[in-house]
Amino acid sequence: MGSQEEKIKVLKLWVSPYANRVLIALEELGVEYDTQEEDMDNKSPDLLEANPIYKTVPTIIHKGKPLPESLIILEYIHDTYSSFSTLVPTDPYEKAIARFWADFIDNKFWIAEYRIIVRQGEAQEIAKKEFIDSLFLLEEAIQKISGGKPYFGGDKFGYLDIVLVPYVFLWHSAEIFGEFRIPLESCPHLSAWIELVSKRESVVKILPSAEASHEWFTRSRKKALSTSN
Ligand SMILES: N[C@@H](CCC(=O)N[C@@H](CS)C(=O)NCC(=O)O)C(=O)O
Repeated sequence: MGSQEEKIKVLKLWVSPYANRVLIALEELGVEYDTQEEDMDNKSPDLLEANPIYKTVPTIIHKGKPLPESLIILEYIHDTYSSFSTLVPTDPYEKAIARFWADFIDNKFWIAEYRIIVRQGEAQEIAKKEFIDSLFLLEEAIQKISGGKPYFGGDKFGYLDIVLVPYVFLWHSAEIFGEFRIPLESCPHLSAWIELVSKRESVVKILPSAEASHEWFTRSRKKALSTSN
């Protein structure tokens, strides 16, 4: 849809869960987009100019205007293309609750998962505990806010599903580096959700394989551990 210059351009990194959630959202809405792969060691002038404050991916450029931050981009995409379908809940309270859990997913859940991947020793043990505590909170959350339906938002795959799903695809690495097993047997709602979302067309298309991501995070882990010593 739209003319070429109206297409959203996503400055991205293939393994970035933040960037991949934006691509999943665009796929879900059937919106055409362009991508530009970034080299994190040599960021493009486009990225530096479009996101001079954080210099992070994803950053989008739409109709010549830049926008950083994946959660903000998701809302922008929703607001721009909501005539196609809605991603974000429309009820003000449900929307506020979805934002609350998105913040939790990024700032508690993912931070713990990431620390399992790039830390060792006591710091990693603390991260494992925080991760499992957060997992159980998410299990309660999905049960409560989905109203017993398959997705966070109910019957439809939407905002919180898109926010969380890229992180789930990195659990394989967290388990290997953390030398532990994620206790999914104690999370029946999340388990059923994972089963469903991992077959979703947009998810299968956008998310890299666990093996490819693991290779990337093996290098990140080496780099992080060598600089922390
Ligand atoms: N809060 C940001 C986080 C984005 C972020 O940290 N992206 C990473 C890649 S996964 C990045 O660009 N890091 C910059 C760097 O490595 O220099 C968002 O949601 O978009």
